[in-house]
Amino acid sequence: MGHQEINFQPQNLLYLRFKINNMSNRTFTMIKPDATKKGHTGAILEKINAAGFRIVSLKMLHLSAEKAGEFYAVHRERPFYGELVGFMSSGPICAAILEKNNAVEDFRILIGATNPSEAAEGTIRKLYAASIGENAIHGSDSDANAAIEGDFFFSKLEQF
Ligand code: RTP
Ligand code: MG
Repeated sequence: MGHQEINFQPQNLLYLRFKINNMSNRTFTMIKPDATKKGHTGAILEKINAAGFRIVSLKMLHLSAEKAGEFYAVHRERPFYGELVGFMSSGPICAAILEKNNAVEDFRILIGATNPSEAAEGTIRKLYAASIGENAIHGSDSDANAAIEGDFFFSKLEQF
């Protein structure tokens, strides 16, 4: 097998920049209804900023059960799906696209484990989540899902 040479043609460098800017540097989050209702939105956004994430897009909205079900469709067959949809449509959420190097992985570290009793000290779920069901915040689990989830809430004109 011969080695592959890196081709530094301008069009390839532009593609690389497009990929870096548009894929692995971004994640999607939602501050969940438990946290918005308790008034933690500002403190959580502050923590996200302090951890080095740039807020690309931001909005508050109240999901219908139908829209919440669509967002979490991957969990359709799980026993907690009904509860999850009910909870996510029980009050306003704050949706955001965030930018930082290694965004998806670093953001999952910042929010902590799904179950707040297992979340590390100082993580958002450790500080603000009450239970595995009502766990304060969502973070995308892959670059591909970050893009799908960001597009679910924000038009291209709203992604800066
Ligand atoms: P998220 O998608 O919200 O960021 O959470 P996650 O990746 O840490 O966890 P995931 O497995 O994707 O589960 C999605 C959400 O479903 C709720 N859940 N409830 N009652 C339960 O056993 C249970 N398990 C999961 C949580 O709200 C979880 O964040
Ligand atoms: Mg998940």
